[in-house]
Amino acid sequence: MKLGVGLYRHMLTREYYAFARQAGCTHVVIHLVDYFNENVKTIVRRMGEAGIPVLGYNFSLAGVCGRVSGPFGRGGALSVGMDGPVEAPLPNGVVWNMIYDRNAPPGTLPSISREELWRRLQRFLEEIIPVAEQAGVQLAAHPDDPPLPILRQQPRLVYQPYIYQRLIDLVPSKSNALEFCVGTVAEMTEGNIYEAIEQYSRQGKIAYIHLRNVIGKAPHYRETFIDEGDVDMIRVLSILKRNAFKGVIIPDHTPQMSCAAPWHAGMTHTLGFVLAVLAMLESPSTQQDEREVRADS
Ligand SMILES: [Mn+2]
Repeated sequence: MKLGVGLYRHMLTREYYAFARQAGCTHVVIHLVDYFNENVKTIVRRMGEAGIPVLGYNFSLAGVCGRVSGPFGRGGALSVGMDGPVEAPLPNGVVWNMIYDRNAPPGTLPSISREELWRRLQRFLEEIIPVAEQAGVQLAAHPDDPPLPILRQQPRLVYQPYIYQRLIDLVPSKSNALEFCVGTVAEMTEGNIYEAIEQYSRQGKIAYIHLRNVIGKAPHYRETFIDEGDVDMIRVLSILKRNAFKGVIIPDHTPQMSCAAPWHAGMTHTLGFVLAVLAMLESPSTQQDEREVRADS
């Protein structure tokens, strides 16, 4: 397992790289948006040439929406959550909260069927996966955040843990992989976060991990600090280690800590927690303790 941090375009500076190294990261996940004039196949080919191994993506019309923010973290730390579904339809020319067509006619996007959404994903994967295979790049699908079957009157793709399997099986390939978001999967109303991590890491299908904790289930949940939510992170990381997960783990969002650098403090808190758990799992004394427990039982 490798530890990383997610950086947006404006964070691609020496200062942020130094911060990442100092916090224990060996990798970064770069979050680039607003690239509608580029071509996905070209991006994938260029990534292969540059030695960038994974392209994360969301296949979603409504994208992230309906979040509320408030003092939901321990000690009143500012965090986000959700309080019920969002019905407002998408305006024409907008997808994933981004305007892709400034000249779109007034009005709203008509709803499509769930099967139409899957047909579109299949067409996308059948076009892109062969290019990704040739470039040595993995595509990694993020589940729908928040995970609801319908949002803004449009169907959503992966809103229960078992549906990830349909996505993998749609176009079988090493390049068809998952960006496993622990917080989002934990918010899903069916299944179990630990079984889901077991199922997909055992298949070697997790390209990288978003790690965050949460209290509650969609559409009523709150994001929390890494060590205070519903998810037992030590159990999560133990399953990944047992299944020889080789990819990168990054903190997803964290609550903002009350200080001059709320993002940095939140990130270092989560990264420090993960470093400690990974050190514990690697420690010869932990492994010796486990052997002794097994021998006793
Ligand atoms: Mn995520």
